Amino acid sequence: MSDGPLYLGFDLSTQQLKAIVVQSDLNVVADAKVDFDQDFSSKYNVKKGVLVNEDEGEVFAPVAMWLESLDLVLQRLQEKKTPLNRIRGISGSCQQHGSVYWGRRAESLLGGLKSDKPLVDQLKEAFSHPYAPNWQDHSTQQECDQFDVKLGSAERLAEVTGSAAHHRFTGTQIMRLRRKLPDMYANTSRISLASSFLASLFLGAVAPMDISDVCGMNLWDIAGNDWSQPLLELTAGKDGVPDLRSKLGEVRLDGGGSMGRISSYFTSRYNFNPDCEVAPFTGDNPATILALPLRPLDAIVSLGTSTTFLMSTPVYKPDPSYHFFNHPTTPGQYMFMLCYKNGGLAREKVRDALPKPEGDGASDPWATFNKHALATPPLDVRSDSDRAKLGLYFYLPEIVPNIRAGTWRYTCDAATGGALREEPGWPAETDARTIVESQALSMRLRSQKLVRPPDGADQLPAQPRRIYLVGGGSHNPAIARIVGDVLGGADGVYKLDVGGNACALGGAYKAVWAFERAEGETFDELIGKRWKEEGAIQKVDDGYRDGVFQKYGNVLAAFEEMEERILKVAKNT
Ligand code: XUL
Repeated sequence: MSDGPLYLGFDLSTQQLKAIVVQSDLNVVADAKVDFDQDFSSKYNVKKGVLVNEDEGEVFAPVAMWLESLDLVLQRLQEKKTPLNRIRGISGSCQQHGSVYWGRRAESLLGGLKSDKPLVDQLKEAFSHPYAPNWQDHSTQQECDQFDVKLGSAERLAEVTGSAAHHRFTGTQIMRLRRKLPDMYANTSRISLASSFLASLFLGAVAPMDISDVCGMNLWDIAGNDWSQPLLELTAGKDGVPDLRSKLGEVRLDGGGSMGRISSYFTSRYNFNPDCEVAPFTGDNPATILALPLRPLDAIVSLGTSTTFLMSTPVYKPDPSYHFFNHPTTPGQYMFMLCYKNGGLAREKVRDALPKPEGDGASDPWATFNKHALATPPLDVRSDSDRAKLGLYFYLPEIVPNIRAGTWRYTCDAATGGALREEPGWPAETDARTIVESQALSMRLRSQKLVRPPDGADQLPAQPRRIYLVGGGSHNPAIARIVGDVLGGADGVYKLDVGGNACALGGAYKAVWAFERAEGETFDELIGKRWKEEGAIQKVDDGYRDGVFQKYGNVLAAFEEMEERILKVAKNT
């Protein structure tokens, strides 16, 4: 370990709270985690980190559990002899859209924390609502319908706020809670996102929201750089706008710098240095693009429980089916995001419909799936007369597009994409390739307006430059190959090998940049100089393959048409 300053990054995700400590040269020196189910399921009854009220589609987490987790994770860092007194700055990454409701006593309780009792005991009275709605919540269809029409159309809402209305977006959640729990809403002094909530604990005062994470609310006017007056009116009623503005507070426009010194609770209880400062925390997806110096035209495909596709881009071309956020560190840049609910779990369903692997491959649950996925040719077209196979595999109601749960199988002419028709079915073995193709085709369809031929490779079709895979599915070679076949990647497909820590690392790197940046130095400039490719990434596929890439291009319009036809009969309501 060097003797220079250290930086602490958090990741408050749905199922865990992770902490990671890095040096100025970005080397990791310590980490610790709390797993909500393992550490707290008997106390808080959570499953996969959340509580569910199926009748109303509510998914939420106990705020007290998060408080206990923060003390526990810091205790675990201490047990590992982490020199917390050398930490100069803290930042973090938190699940997006989740909101925390502070009561009237919040500021005084936060400001008066004593080190002899845990946070959970001292902040009991700090909240007007004991739960934080989670991004998987889908209780807000009624509110979404109103958001989508308030500015004229879903397209216009996406233009202004970066996204059409989504169940999980915080504006719709606030509007519903105000309707359902009017007293709670009236007693709320401030509303935090999960990211500003965690930062608040360290600051000992309610922290402002972050300029990137605020775009996950359907309330922030991105071009106007302010709350949208008509959307605040919709959420809070005409007379309630000033009150809602004060609940939401000012948004911090700078993703770096210091929001203030660490609260004495942490200096006394965990021996943090009183000079340690707190930088803005951001959402987990914005933090993922900070886990490496991502260049424009590079894409990250995060293959977790859900699947996300992320790009950093100077181009702002919003559309109701995807999301734009302000870039977490670089004004004038944006983050483009697609977020699918049917990711890893959907692939597992297809896998589990196949015979269990036996013999040599028995230890790899994906062996049979991968064998079939790789043995099946692109779109299962084996001869010129074969039709291309396309499917949708939504075991959960999907976000992109907004289709109810179900599976659909179609074919079309492989050369033209014409003559699309639904099929009764095909062998389960074929589904292994088709589901991965389907997930990648959806990403290609929606990102095609943002890509261009990579610099110096004008002869190539428009596509991402590099594709970085992260998350559980990134270890699967068949998935890497098919993602490369469909999406291309002129410079290849890489696995970002950071052991599931991309968001926490992004948070820690953000802290390094926040406190060490020179005047005007961007995140990419600073991190680009210090980041070492070796050990962090590994090339797992060549990416673009001439001839194969075009086969998928031929059926892209048919894929879109298939979605449109299914939307007509199976839209989520
Ligand atoms: C993004 C989203 C999820 C959560 C996961 O819009 O809802 O990716 O951020 O924590």
